[in-house]
Amino acid sequence: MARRLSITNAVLACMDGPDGGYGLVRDAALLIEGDRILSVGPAEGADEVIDARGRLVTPALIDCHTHIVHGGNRAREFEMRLEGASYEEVARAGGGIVSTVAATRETDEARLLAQALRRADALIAEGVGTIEVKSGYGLDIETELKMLRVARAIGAARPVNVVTSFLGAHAVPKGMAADAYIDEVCLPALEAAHAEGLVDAVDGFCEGIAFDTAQIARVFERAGALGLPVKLHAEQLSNLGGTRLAAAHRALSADHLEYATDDDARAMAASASVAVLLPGAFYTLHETRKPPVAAFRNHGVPMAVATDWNPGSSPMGSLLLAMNMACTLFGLTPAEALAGTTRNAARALGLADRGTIAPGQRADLAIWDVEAPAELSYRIGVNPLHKRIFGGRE
Ligand code: DI6
Ligand code: FE
Repeated sequence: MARRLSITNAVLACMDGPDGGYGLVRDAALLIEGDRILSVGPAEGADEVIDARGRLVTPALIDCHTHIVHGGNRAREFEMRLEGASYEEVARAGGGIVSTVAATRETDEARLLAQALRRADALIAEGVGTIEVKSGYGLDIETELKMLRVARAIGAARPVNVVTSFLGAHAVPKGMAADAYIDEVCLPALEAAHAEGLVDAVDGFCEGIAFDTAQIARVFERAGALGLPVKLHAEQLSNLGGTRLAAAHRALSADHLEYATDDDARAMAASASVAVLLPGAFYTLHETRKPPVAAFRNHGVPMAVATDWNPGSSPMGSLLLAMNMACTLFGLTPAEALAGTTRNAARALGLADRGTIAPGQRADLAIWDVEAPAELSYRIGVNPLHKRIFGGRE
């Protein structure tokens, strides 16, 4: 029989209530067998006991949108923007995503991994148990594959689950037309990455500075043919119709969404897609237009919250800070923010076995030195993690 661990004297935020609330259970115990939750309730017959001493226990957090594999940094671009240049101006001047592409191509796999592990460690230290990692800074077949191999290597090197997204349609490389890039590089890279087992989902950037809906549709069609789910960076800087395209392809999620409309929210509800809110990019870019949170609530679109950790628009290494910002900048309640980094983040990755505390779920848990779950969103730059359990192990 697999090893049994029990956690006693806990306040559980199960995140499984029908009302979208915390699903709080006080004076609770949990029994874990192997890497799964066996029962919520009396926990007899355990080989090992953790006395939580009244602490809050939540599902381990899930960062469902990151770009933590990348070379170099963009501190100079940060300075340029403070001197008055816009994000689009920086991109058109050869900065932006394309400069990270050059740095990522130049950095070898071992060094990319070492840099990515530091970022993963920062997230793990905040109770994160699952991290989504995108490619998209290669824009050539070899480097897109290199990024995805490094992403998989993070999951092998650390006690964390990594979910990959192929983001070949992230930017148009210098000297190439967008359509030719999609046909000659992006689609062959997707095929090659999929053949190596490196792709869990397919993403794209639908924006004036990147790809239009017709180009993204070609990528989504190939993803469908390969049996891969899709997601999309949509309506971040303008409304190009990416959200409706994503919904038509039954996307797991549409992400950013500052310029999404009520109709977009309705389309997402019909396709059961998750709205992934990325307040770090909103903050960094001094965006003033907010994602339509009221429309998401009205139409019943689940909302997730992620760091979007990337070297340009969101150099943010804290998911707890993203939760705080989702509340302060976008008006989410702390319960919505926590659902956004647990239950709904799991949905945004197509994972049904985590993000809640219930029998049969993965035993990925975070034990916090707080009295109430709202405290996780309330403080700025404070990490109250007491202990993380990953796959039933401390
Ligand atoms: N949207 C973003 O905010 C990031 N990528 C994307 O598609 C920005 C990536 C970068 O600036 O490096
Ligand atoms: Fe992103």
